[in-house]
Amino acid sequence: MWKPLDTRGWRERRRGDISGVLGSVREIIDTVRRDGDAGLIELSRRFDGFEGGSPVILPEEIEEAYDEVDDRLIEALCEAEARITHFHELQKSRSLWLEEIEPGVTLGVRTRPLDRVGCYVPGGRAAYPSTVLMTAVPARVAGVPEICICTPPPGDPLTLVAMDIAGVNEGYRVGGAQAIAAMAIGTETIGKVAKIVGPGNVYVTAAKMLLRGEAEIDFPAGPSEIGIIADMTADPSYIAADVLAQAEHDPHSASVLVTTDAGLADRVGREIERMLASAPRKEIIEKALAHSGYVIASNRAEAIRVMDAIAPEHLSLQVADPMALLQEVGHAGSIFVGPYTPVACGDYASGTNHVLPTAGYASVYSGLDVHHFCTRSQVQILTEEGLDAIGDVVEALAEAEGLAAHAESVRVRRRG
Ligand code: HSO
Ligand code: ZN
Repeated sequence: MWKPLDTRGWRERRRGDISGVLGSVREIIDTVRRDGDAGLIELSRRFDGFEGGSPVILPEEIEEAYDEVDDRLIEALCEAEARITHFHELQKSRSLWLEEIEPGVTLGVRTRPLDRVGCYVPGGRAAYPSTVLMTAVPARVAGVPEICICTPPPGDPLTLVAMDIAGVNEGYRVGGAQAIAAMAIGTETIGKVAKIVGPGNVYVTAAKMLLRGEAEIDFPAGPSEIGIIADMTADPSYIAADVLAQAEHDPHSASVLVTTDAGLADRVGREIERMLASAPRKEIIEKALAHSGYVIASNRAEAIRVMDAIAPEHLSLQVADPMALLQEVGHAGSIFVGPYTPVACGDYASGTNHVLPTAGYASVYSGLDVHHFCTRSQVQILTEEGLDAIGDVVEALAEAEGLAAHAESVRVRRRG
């Protein structure tokens, strides 16, 4: 079951599923565009068997949800929320910075939160209250005044409690491509958002891609992945546990070990067999393991190259000198350094974000953070002296491009 893996064409394989669903996702989008709420209600009935009508989650339902949830879980959510808030606060930049670069030339950046964002929180095979925190908290920290959350019906109580803890009071029971369409286009009850964030299945991801332009999106975040670089010093049971943890998410999840030590790969295989025997989500894990496996690299440089071509969502470094490797490795959504840093801690509570680009998109996108919820405007302030310092260059280049009016807009001021 645990076997050598050919990683050639990895990214293409990971992205392959989307094209197969584009047709049906287009139909869903058209329905929401044409029929608004009525379309949403019908789609929720068809795809989720939801007969509850309006998708709006009412405040009293959130109160009831608190009664259904164990106090220990509420505390755990609160502690996770505090850690996530703390780390995301550290990312905030000043709302305005200005610096006089040379006499009379002051440049800077003004940062503003987006006006309204939509967070997609998956349900279905697994309910993810943690994803409420991971999407809504950075938006709140950025200062976004309107945050709404869509999650598939029926919506589990812990997800509703997490909404409240994250400080979001606008939630809708609607999932899949129809939820993305509703947020991107707007319906009678769900106001159009400027940007949609959050992970999802292929339908959700396809809808995000198709609706880009009507609403901005974060990045494609599909089935989970872990890449592990390990050497002979690594503990095979830690690696096996991390492999299984990622694989249990979804049959399409994937775990890849890249190592210079063939013996380690075998030991990990034996640990996986042992742990799998008692794994509650054995069936999902087995399906995910079918496209997972290991690569034996002939040296460290090759290991780094192989992993960079994968650009995994999560990258775990379990080697003798992980800090050195941290400097050398290529693109990855989030990096977990050393033996005591399981990915699960970043999934829930270390404070880092678990909404990360998958399928090799880590090579071009960064994991969700405060910056995704802001625009940055560059600012310039010139005095007469500053205009004089820059003017000749501008006039020369403007003339060269045949843009006389550009040159004149400088000249007219310099003439005084
Ligand atoms: N590993 C998932 C996030 C998650 N794990 C949610 C547990 N709950 C994708 O980064
Ligand atoms: Zn996870």
